[in-house]
Amino acid sequence: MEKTLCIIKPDAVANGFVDKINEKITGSGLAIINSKKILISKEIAEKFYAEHSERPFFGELVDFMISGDAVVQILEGENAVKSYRALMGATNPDEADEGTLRAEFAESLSKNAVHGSDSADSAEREIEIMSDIF
Ligand code: 3AN
Repeated sequence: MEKTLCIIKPDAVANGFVDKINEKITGSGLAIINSKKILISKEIAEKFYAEHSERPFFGELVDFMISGDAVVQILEGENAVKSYRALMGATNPDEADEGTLRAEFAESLSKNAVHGSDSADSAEREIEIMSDIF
């Protein structure tokens, strides 16, 4: 079974959407095998988003991810990476299909409710970065 890393971001945690998001995740057939609410450190956030370090929104992205509690989770299931990406919807909630997590729960492009690994390699790397917290 494939694994993927999910983060319910600080906007969705602050807005009280954790249970609703997790109902949709389990309803889609994915199992939540680890889940922890934490305040992510700056060091971990910068390492996690290293691929975006040259992008103009990097500072804003890191500051947002450490601005409040997030819920870090490992999901498992058939084609977990792809199926969870489909459930999340497009990065920009204005472009996310109806019924997706971002269409329903995201506030904006930067406060977009959820993160999900974009490939099996990213999933492995991201789960490794977060492995100490569980
Ligand atoms: P995704 O999360 O859909 O894989 P990425 O990897 O392109 O999207 O971007 C990572 C995160 O960076 C997004 N979830 C979003 O929070 C933020 N982000 C992406 N593009 C922008 C942008 N143009 N302005 C502000 N934040 C952005």
